[in-house]
Amino acid sequence: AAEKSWVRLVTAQTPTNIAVIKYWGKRDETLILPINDSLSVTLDPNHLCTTTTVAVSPAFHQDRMWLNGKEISLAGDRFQNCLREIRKRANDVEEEEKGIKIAKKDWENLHVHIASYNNFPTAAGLASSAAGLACLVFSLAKLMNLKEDQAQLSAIARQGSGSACRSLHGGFVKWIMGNNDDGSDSFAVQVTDEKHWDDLVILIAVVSSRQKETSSTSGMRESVETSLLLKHRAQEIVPKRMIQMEEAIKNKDFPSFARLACADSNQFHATCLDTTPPIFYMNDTSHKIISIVEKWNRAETTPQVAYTFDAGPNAVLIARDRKTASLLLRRMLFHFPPGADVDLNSYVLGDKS
Ligand code: 2P0
Repeated sequence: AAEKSWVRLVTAQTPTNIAVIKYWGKRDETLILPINDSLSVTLDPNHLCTTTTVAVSPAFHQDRMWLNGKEISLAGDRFQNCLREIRKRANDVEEEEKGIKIAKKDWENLHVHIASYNNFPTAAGLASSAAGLACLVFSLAKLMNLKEDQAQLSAIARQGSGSACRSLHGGFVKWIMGNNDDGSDSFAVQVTDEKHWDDLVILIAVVSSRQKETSSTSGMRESVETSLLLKHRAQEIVPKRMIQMEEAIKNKDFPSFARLACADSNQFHATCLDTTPPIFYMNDTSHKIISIVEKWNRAETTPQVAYTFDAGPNAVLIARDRKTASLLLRRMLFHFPPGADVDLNSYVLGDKS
């Protein structure tokens, strides 16, 4: 029938984010509520990003999703929670030129098709769920004409993957853990925008593209259950560090930023070691990179480069400016010449060129 012939499409692009104060540990596994605040930097949208197109049509008979061209299941609770939360908030949509008219109440009977692409290898061990879930929520919110602001959308993305809530904003972003049991006050807000500190250059050294052995979700569950160090970190260390880190970012104080970021990465990996059984995310190459940066920073009057490692061996190196970044790249190539199994990629924050 003629009224079945339309398709409404929305496409969105979302970059990934790298935490400099780490999220590790949940107090609620279903709502994805963390045990501490975290703070990240969202990468330039030209790099490490997910592009998602969502479509709705009366001709669709079920919700379906494709990731990098391959159909994946939407049956998981996390997808379903996000879809339900977005549908609940859907509004009237009218596209006159296409003859599309969707009333608020129609959304519960309409199905969506979702096609998502990562512009980086999903298997590269780099955070893909953050960009992916953030993009999914953002594009569906546009499709269904949600009126919620970015912070409210971030609370929905959070239920898809914790770190995803921080990718709804650019620049430096903090995820406020919140106190409520229903998650209503656990969302992400921008600390400074993408132009604020655009001297910084991020270099990612892909040490291994192997899939990690312990997923973040199960790793952090085991840490919450067994690590006393994690408890101490969440209650005593991170609250103070968050204040200092925000200060450092607002003042573009690179020495403090670097000191805090490196210490937080090392403490996160220490809590992994303190977990029973212990979790090893870094390897010998990761440790070698830390030594190189530490030695360099100590040889200068002030730190030049910060490092941070997530739930894998890959290094994220943050140089204070472009000149330092090219020196860093040269040093990295000296220690890890081409063919040495370390893949170097640089990403510029808020690049205007
Ligand atoms: C972070 N990571 O703050 C930390 C640092 C890894 C190390 O967020 O279970 O994929 O989906 O909420 O967000 C990775 O954990 O875990 C992560 P779920 P997620 O970026």
